[in-house]
Amino acid sequence: MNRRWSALIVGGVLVLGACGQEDAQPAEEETDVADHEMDKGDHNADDTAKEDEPESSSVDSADAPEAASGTASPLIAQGETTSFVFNEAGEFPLHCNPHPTMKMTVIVEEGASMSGEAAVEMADLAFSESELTVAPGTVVTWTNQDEVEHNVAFD
Ligand SMILES: [Cu+2]
Repeated sequence: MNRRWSALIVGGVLVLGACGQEDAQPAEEETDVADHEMDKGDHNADDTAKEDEPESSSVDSADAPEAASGTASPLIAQGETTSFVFNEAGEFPLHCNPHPTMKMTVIVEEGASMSGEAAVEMADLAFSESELTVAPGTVVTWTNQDEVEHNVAFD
């Protein structure tokens, strides 16, 4: 009797152990794979963020929407910026939606001396330039210095 019980118990333990191992190992592998994939994703995200940080202005430039009649930026608060890229030659009159007296015109001309990036301040309810002439492809960035919100809206 004792031997049989022992044999049954040992056999049962072996079967349980075998089943447990078979079940556990694939599960662990799947978990490991998932973890590695998640790690890779995290590392990639970190690397991208680190690479982008030093040249955040050019990243903003790349993200800047193209200036076009009828297009408007969101309202920006004090200290915030908004950018547009001017790819087409021509005149781009614009205003601020909450303050229609705030007006300026961006003139895009082939061969203009200002190219690449240009900056305009919004201060004391006015644009710092009434006219700004830039070469095609220039990204113009507006910075709001006022306590009230402004935006850039193309006529
Ligand atoms: Cu305004």
